[in-house]
Amino acid sequence: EFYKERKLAIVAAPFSGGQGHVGVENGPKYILNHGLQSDLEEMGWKTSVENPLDNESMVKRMLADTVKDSYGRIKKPNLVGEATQLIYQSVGKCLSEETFPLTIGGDHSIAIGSVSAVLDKYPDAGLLWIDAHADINTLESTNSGHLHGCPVSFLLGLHKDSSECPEALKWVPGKLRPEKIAYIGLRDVEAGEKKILKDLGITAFSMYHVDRYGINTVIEMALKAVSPDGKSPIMCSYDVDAVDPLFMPATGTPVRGGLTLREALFLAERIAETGKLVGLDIVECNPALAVHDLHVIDTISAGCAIARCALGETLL
Ligand code: HAR
Ligand code: MN
Ligand code: MN
Ligand code: MN
Repeated sequence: EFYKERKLAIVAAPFSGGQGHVGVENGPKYILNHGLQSDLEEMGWKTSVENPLDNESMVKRMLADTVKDSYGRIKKPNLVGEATQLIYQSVGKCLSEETFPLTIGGDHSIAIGSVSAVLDKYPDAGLLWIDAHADINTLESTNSGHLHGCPVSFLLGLHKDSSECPEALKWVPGKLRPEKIAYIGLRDVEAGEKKILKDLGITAFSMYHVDRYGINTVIEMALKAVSPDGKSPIMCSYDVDAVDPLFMPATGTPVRGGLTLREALFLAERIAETGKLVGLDIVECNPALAVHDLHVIDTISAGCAIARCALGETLL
């Protein structure tokens, strides 16, 4: 419905500056080496690859000392601000060319860029945030100072009321309305985040709800919440740590008790079936955190399968 010419860009976002583990910047390389681009071509997508962060200084600065780029407790605000703005511009360019943006992380801070661009083009879009974590810490509430724990608060514009907002992050439009987001998969949410979710009345389905109602009903309820008439475009930001570490071991902050592999793929299949998906992120695959090769293969192949399912692959 939205991409009649079936054009798709894989926006590679090899970025690790939103968290503390080296290696997540290699996610896009592993996913591309696994053959995602040719798989999507076989499914009928005309694909290209964008590399908005392809400059040496980014790589050097990701590995550099955090102390030189910090703002109070916030780690690497300048790097995150600059990288997410480049991703924002790249995804915005895809959208202006009627090309589906599939942004591959990197850590989840990159969604500040990808989701902001989608909301510029589709202000009415609903956002499905698939994650073990709520990623809604504010500059005030974050305990870790890692910005991958904060992207949703930036998308909601909560940084705008903050006297603490670093200059490099002031570009974020922050136009997402709280009623346009729904979470699925939550199971590691900080007390400060629970308060924000409650105060803003945000729709959130934790693993409790998946157990209580089943994944199918949870998806229906989440879609209904962000798109009551079923007509809104849908953006999906999929953190692979939503999936149980049994199936998705190589990720920075694994939490046991997550989605099964089939629940994770079914969720993507159902999103595809809506015909409303306008953008997708796949984030937090970190091959360096595998303890053996099988972990790498499990994680990367599951990440690729989520992308293919969300983009229309079916079992039959
Ligand atoms: N809530 C914690 C923090 O803010 C942990 C956050 C995240 N890890 C992620 N994001 N992978 O989903 O630091
Ligand atoms: Mn996340
Ligand atoms: Mn997470
Ligand atoms: Mn963290």
